[in-house]
Amino acid sequence: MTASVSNPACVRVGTRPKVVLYNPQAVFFTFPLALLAIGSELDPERYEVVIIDARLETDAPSVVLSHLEGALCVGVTVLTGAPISDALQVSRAVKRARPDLPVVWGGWHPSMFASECLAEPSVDITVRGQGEETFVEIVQRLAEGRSLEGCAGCTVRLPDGRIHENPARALAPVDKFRAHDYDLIPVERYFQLKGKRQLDYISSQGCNFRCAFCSDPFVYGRKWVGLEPNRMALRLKELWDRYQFDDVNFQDETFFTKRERVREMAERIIESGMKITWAATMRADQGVRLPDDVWAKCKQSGLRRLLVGVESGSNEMLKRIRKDIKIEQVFATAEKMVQHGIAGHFPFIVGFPDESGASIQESLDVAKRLRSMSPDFLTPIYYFKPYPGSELVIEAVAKGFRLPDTLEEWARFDYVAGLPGPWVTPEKFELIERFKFFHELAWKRVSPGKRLIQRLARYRCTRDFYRWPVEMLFTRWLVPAQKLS
Ligand code: B12
Ligand code: SF4
Repeated sequence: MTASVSNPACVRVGTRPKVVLYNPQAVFFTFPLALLAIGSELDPERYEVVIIDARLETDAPSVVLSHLEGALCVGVTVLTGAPISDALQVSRAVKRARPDLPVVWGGWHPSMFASECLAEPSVDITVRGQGEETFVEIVQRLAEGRSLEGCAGCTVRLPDGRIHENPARALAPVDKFRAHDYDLIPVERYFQLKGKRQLDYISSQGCNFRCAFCSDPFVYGRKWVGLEPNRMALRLKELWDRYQFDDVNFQDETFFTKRERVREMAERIIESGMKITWAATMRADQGVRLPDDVWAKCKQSGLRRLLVGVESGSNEMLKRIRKDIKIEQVFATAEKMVQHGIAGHFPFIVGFPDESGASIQESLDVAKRLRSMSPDFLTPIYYFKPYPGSELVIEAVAKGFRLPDTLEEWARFDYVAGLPGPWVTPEKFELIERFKFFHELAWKRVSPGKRLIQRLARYRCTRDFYRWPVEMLFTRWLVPAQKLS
């Protein structure tokens, strides 16, 4: 058996073959960490890695096409939803220009739909889960003109058109990998576009938990691997010396999985003399268990904001979605944050399949209580969308919910357009939208000119009175709501 992808002609003596990596359009300017991870793992002596980020280019497909000469393959990172349409556009353009050049898709969507993505003729290989080792092996085999038979972690289309899924690859400890080479991307451009000198950094992969609405348990099999803290702090210091950032945004799913790791990292940051702040994710149960001295060290080392997923204000719903936390733990963690002067994002999800009005109301009430604890606490409310690969979706599909079939449909399956799933009635949707508007206004820091309208918003929230929302309609008319995240 041979996979249809082999490209030895590109390997030229004396020149390094190129590996072209593409990050599709998105709204925020988070660094393309997935591409940094797989690109940094390729031996720079052997390959020239080119990262193209559609968010930085006016005509990204042309930039990709201009790099195809001498390329071994094109790798694309693909999230579910809108990024798929850009990924398709670029992959098709590559195939038109160089039908022989393998196109590799990796990231969250291909990890869940490895074979389905290969129904698209412009995609030759998909990678499941952690990508570093799999991608190195793919590139090496392509460079040597070898087949991808037995290359763990990837799925390929065979010459006869059949799709062949190689076995899964075990999750490797991230310490084994080379440090991410931030020189592969124009760091200063990201700072400019973000409007702040904020470095994105990933210090772990996966998650041990089992939330029924999340695809992580499916993609990483409830495993977690994290960088050794001393190495991480040293690396951050090197990056700080080079890029002089003010803030680090840790993009980990659950940064506080190992509290001793966090303690050591905080101590090393303090000793290093870096003048930075940082933000990360924390589960409410982890916050409760975190010893006071670690809270204090985190604050001292610059911790400025935590993202603590609440998901629901109802303990019954939290049990159903297997979040494995209690509302009381959310408040206990929030108290600690107030005590240590740490800001918070506490996201909620409403409209789970068959969620009752009373359960949604419990979420709105908990959001109100949290916001009133600190003007630095935000409580964004999202509508449940059936994320592929999660338990709740399996349940919903069993009850007749239909997931998209094609990549084009998945591209339109936009999680962030602000619309609810079929489980939220139009009346509930209207109530929640109004609540979100007034609640946001009621507790945030406002200029003296907006104090009156803020008082009105507080009045509405304390009485749950959201009828005739003229203030909301006027504001929305002035500033239309953002469509994508
Ligand atoms: C940064 C981020 C974003 C950024 C993306 C920036 C960008 N680069 O374009 C922004 C803010 C735009 C974003 C948006 C959203 N995101 Co987001 N995001 C993240 C986050 C926090 C970090 C991603 C990251 O850089 N990870 C670090 C890298 C190293 O890990 P990785 O991406 O998994 O990559 C590894 C493998 O997947 C693989 N790999 C990845 N790409 C490729 C490519 C190739 C060629 C190969 C071989 C391998 C490979 O190798 C990498 C190294 O091992 C993740 C959570 C997480 N920690 O991963 C969520 C996450 C990816 N997002 C998620 C969600 C739900 C969303 C939103 C719906 C959020 C929302 N409600 O607004 C939207 C949806 C996107 C859309 N439709 O527009 C989900 C998964 C969604 C999905 N099924 O695709 C995640 C997993 C969070 C979660 N647990 O729910 N997100
Ligand atoms: S929601 Fe967070 S804690 Fe739960 S499984 Fe997903 S990543 Fe882990």
